[in-house]
Amino acid sequence: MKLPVPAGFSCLLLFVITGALPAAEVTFTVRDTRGGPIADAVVSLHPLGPTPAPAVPGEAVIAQEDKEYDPYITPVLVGTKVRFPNRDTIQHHIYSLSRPKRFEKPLYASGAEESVVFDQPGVVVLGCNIHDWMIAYVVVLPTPHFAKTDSAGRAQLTGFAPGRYRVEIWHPRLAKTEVRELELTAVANPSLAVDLTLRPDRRIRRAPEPRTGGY
Ligand SMILES: [Cu+2]
Repeated sequence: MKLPVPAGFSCLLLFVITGALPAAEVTFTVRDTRGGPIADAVVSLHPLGPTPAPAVPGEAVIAQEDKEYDPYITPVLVGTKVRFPNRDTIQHHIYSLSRPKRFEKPLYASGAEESVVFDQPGVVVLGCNIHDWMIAYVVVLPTPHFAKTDSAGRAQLTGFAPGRYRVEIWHPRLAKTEVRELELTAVANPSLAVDLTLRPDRRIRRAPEPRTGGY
């Protein structure tokens, strides 16, 4: 004999099952055409299904240390405030001419800290007016689901709902953002490899340190 199912029961059951589902997880390995790892690639997932509740942006830090930006690549969610502490004993002069965020922080001293809120998606290139070789990228994303590849070319994305996503892979030496599609179920935990062709590294070489002992 079947018991009558009270109205609303199946909805409740569905809710319980959904709540118990683990979040999806996926590991990307980004490689060059010879199979070598590509570090500093930004992998992001953009939902193709229902729009999830907006995530709350946090803060990030890009330091100036030893006359370099650290880190070189910083992916952030739109609306993130990035702090720029100057940890050198000299002044820096950071600027961006990139459309998603143009700004300039003229000469500011050792120990000082500036901050900028990145409120538009896109890639922002940071330079320094004093040190031509200083360069950093802020990759401003409309999704909280992103990761940067490590020295082994690996980026692990966790904590997102199962479903269909557009995968974007960005790297400063790619001619354009690589786009793939991904459909993940709750039980999937796949490892995916992506092979990319990089352009030559055209970064400006760092100026030699001044000699201290004369000739
Ligand atoms: Cu500088």
